[in-house]
Parts: sequence; C-alpha cells; structure tokens
Amino acid sequence: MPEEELSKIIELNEDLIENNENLAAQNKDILLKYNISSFDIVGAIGAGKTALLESISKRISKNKRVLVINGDVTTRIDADRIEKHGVKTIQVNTGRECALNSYHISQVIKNSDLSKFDVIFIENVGNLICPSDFILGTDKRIVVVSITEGPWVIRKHPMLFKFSDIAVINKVDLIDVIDVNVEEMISDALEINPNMKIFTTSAVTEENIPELITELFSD
Ligand SMILES: Nc1nc2c(ncn2[C@@H]2O[C@H](COP(=O)(O)OP(=O)(O)OP(=O)(O)O)[C@@H](O)[C@H]2O)c(=O)[nH]1
Ligand SMILES: [Mg+2]
Repeated sequence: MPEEELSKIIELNEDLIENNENLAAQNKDILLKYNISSFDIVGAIGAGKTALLESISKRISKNKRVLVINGDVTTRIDADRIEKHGVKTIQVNTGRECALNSYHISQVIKNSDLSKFDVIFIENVGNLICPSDFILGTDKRIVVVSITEGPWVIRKHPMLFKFSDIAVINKVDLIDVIDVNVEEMISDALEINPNMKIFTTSAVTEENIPELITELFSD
C-alpha cells in the first residue's frame, strides 16, 4: 500500500477514536448528573458476562433500580435472560460492528428516562480485541475471562486488561477438569495492570459474587 494511503487510514482511525472519547466524556457527564453508577463489561465470547450479570442483578435488584444495556450482533437472548431477574434491559444490536461504541450508548441515554435508574451495566459484544479502542463513558470497566479459554488468555490480550479497573476470572467451579493455574492468570493480569482488582468467580456456585458486588459499589 502506498505510504500516503496508509497514513490516511491511520488518521481516520485516530479521528474515530478521538470522536468516541469525546462522546464518552459526554455520556459520563450525563450519568454523573443523574447520580448513576455505571459499569461496562467486556470479555471473551462465552466467558460468562451474562451469567455474572444475572447473578449480580438477582442480588441487587431489590435495593437498586438497574438498567442493563446488552450489546449483541443480532439477538436479544442475553437481554431476555437478564430481564427475568427483575431489571430493565435494552438490547443494542451492533450488526457488522464488533463492539459497542459511545455513540450507541449516547443514543440509549438520549431515549431513556435516566431518573428511573441507580445503576447501569453495559454488556459489550463478546470480543477481547475490539472493545479496547472504544471507551463508553462508564465509571468502571470490568473485563471477564474464564478458565476454559486457557492459561494464556490474559497474556495474549493485554490491551483490555491495561484499561480495565476490575478483572474477573470466571468458571472456577471447573478447576478440577481444566488444566490451568489460576494464580498464574492472576499474576499475568497484575503484571499488565498492577492497580487492577481481581476476582475469581463462578456464576454457577456464585463464589465471590458478593465480594465483587461490594467492590463495584465501594466508592
Ligand atoms: N461451569 C460454569 N459455566 C458457566 C459459568 N458462567 C457461565 N457459564 C456458562 O457458559 C456459557 C456462556 O455463558 P454466558 O453468560 O452466555 O457468556 P457470555 O460471556 O455472556 O457470552 P456472549 O455474550 O455470547 O459473549 C453458558 O452455557 C453459561 O451457563 C460459570 O461460572 N461456570
Ligand atoms: Mg452474553
């Protein structure tokens, strides 16, 4: 590819990221104005993002008014799973895009009565690469992987860990049948981001879910 064309592509990409960051800052201001705690959940396909959200929703929906925004390429399967636990959900289908961006979230914000919610969770499309370029304007980002993705999943995807606040290593109930060293996965995450809070969870046994919830609402 000629050098000139390549530099145009790089510029376009930088513009996209900058526009996304500006819109994310606006989302953040609006959510703050309504005193809403907000979290976006990124992570591998099938790592258990929805299962964890089901477990969290079930536990907090008695005391907090929760909205879950589900990003998915085409279906609303995840939103239907979560809605059963007494929280409101909004499905955003991203079509050909591999991650939610701050424009999607700004549209949801614009069309929702935010005074009805205390907490917003955003489940991103399952993908360990695309979401790293697109912040959404939430208070905290949670990255979810599970032990079934193999021992190197964190080391292979450093960007998402670098820019997340909390890491969840899920499916630890399967530790007897999967050959991974969870302690090594934890140290991989801490090497990438020493400030990260890390939780080893199971959405099935609900191990460490109360601790995760305490961390979410700790400040
Ligand atoms: N054993 C076990 N299975 C789990 C756990 N969490 C989720 N699962 C199962 O893993 C599969 C995928 O879980 P989901 O919650 O749909 O994962 P996800 O990350 O939301 O997946 P996508 O939205 O498709 O990226 C389902 O069959 C869940 O029941 C866990 O902690 N332990
Ligand atoms: Mg899901």
